[in-house]
Amino acid sequence: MIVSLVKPAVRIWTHFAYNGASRHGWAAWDRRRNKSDNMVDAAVMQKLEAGFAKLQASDSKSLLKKYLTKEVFDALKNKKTSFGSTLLDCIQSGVENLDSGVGIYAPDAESYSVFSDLFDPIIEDYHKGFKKTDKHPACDFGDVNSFSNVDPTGEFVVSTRVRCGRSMEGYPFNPCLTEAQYKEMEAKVSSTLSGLEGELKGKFYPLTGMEKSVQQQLIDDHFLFKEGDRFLQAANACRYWPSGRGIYHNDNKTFLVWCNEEDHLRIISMQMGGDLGQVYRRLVSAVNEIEKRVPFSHHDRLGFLTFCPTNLGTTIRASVHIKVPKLAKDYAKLESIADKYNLQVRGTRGEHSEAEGGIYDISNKRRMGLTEFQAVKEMYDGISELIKIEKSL
Ligand code: ADP
Ligand code: CIR
Repeated sequence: MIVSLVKPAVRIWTHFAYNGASRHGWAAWDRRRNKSDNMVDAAVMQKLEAGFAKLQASDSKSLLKKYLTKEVFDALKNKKTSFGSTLLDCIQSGVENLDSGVGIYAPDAESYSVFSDLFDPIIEDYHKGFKKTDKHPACDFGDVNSFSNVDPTGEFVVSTRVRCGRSMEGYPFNPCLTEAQYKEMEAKVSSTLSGLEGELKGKFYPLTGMEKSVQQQLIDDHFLFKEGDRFLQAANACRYWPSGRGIYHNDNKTFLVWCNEEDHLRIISMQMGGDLGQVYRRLVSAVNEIEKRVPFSHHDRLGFLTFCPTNLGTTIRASVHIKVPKLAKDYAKLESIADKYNLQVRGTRGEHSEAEGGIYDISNKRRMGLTEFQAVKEMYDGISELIKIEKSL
């Protein structure tokens, strides 16, 4: 009772005196109050120690296992961000899912600095050499007319997609968001996007109330994020689902925006065939339009901020759905050739899925330490080489 009487008074005060609290709501208020505790509490410490022991005893191939040494663990296990996030919040997905490739998420932006002893080497490894002393270059989409069709004869590429992620300034990442914030963000995204015109004109479809069959069809057609991702769930990123989650798209579904799945926003341009030029021009014009209307979180050294360290920097994932049957006969060889060109191979339904009908999702792997243009070019050049190799077999 005392608490409920005290909170409104504090709320009024914080609203005027501390705009951070008014933006982040009650859960954040509680977390901030805990900031004064220097140590993580006993229950969290117990879970941390158990999680670390589990990871050590496992044969997990994750970057988390590789870089969470005893020394790093001991240096970070008592730290907290001003949202109250601990090392446990960062690593729990990788501890629960030992088959993670990476295994770590940042519960809030500050985690990238508070837990930098762990994030930095993981970032350097994933983004192929982005060192802790490096600074991500300024946003540069380059000449949007440079890319042509990556597969002019249409023999190999089924479809092309370029996406980027954005976090809305003033809001933390999934694990720290309140339900009220999810709803507020959804309303902002939906009303902002309703101002888009021309090819970008479309409609926002909230997940709340969406028919299951409609949702499944959107997933099957590769337009919508899947539900129940165990990596995100273990990271505490699916609370209050489906509140605040939704998708915006134009009529022919070539321009789409995901709201509050892994990131606050995922901005997507896609279409059948290999015309990367058209896909990229559409993405860049959409991002420019949205950026005029919504302020996004950007970090001087890390570029655009995202929940997963694999998406920092440009946040660009340019991909093709491609059939390369001869190369795919030897999957290990396909992966090693892809790796040579800094490409990542995924299954047909994206991350952690299998290839269906011989269709692979192949994209640029690194997103940091290069410009948006260079990230897309990395995919274009690599796919051109893969097609050459497939033709030669
Ligand atoms: P993200 O791309 O945002 O990292 P996922 O890997 O989960 O997320 O992929 C999301 C969806 O996008 C999946 O259904 C995946 O098949 C689809 N997708 C990715 N690349 C393409 C592409 N080039 N053409 C069609 N669908 C694609
Ligand atoms: C994993 O570690 O496997 C998941 N948390 C997903 C990581 C993101 N994957 C990627 O390569 N971009």
